[in-house]
Amino acid sequence: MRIDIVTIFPEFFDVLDLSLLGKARQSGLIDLGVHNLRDSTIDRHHSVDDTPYGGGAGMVMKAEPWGAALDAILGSDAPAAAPAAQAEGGPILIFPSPAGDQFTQAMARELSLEQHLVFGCGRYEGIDQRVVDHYSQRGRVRLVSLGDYVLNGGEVAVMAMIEAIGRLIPGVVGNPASLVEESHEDGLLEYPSYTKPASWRGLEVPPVLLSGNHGAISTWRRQQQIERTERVRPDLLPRTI
Ligand code: 6GU
Repeated sequence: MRIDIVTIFPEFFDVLDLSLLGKARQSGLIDLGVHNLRDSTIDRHHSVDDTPYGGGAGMVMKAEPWGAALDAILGSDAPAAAPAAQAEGGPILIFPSPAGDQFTQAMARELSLEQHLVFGCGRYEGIDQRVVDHYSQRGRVRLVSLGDYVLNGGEVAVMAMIEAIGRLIPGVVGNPASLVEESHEDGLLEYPSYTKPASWRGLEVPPVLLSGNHGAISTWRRQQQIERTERVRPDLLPRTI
């Protein structure tokens, strides 16, 4: 998968050298390009933001640098050139935004099947709306939110999305079985896990896990998943009425 990120803080993404995703990059499963938005400015001061039309607090990111940066990644075809060809199969342009669709495991799985993702990290009060409108005429664009809280910019959100998406790409996680029994994959939260020693600070590992009875262990784990989900995230359970 090819991933491009446009940001005014490229250093944020240095950590993608580490861990599983770092290995996935080394082995060529993920091909990452991080682009500094300021490199696409044309004025002397490399300004990326300006005051909002209509007034109000804060600054808005200017359309021109975004247009130049995204054209350099996506190509600068006129909107009419190939709209049908770009709608299916072309890159998906994702803008992290608290005003977007909620990012979920299902969305991560969907996006893990794509060949090319482009993330545009906004800062300040957001990006000039015409950037989203323009690229929506040329291809697939999504606004995606991590949850109902406000971050200072899209960088941390994009990091979370790339980690959630990247680990679902075949070959990135060494043992694919470990992806199966995770929270959210079957609609329930994960069961609790234990390792040695069997007794620690007066707390015992549930005896069933030491029993060697695989049927009983499966049943217990399923029960734990359901109890935990009822207690912590009842909104995830199917409605019974
Ligand atoms: Cl995706 N971006 C920003 N700036 N804030 C957020 C968010 C995204 N998701 C939740 N809060």
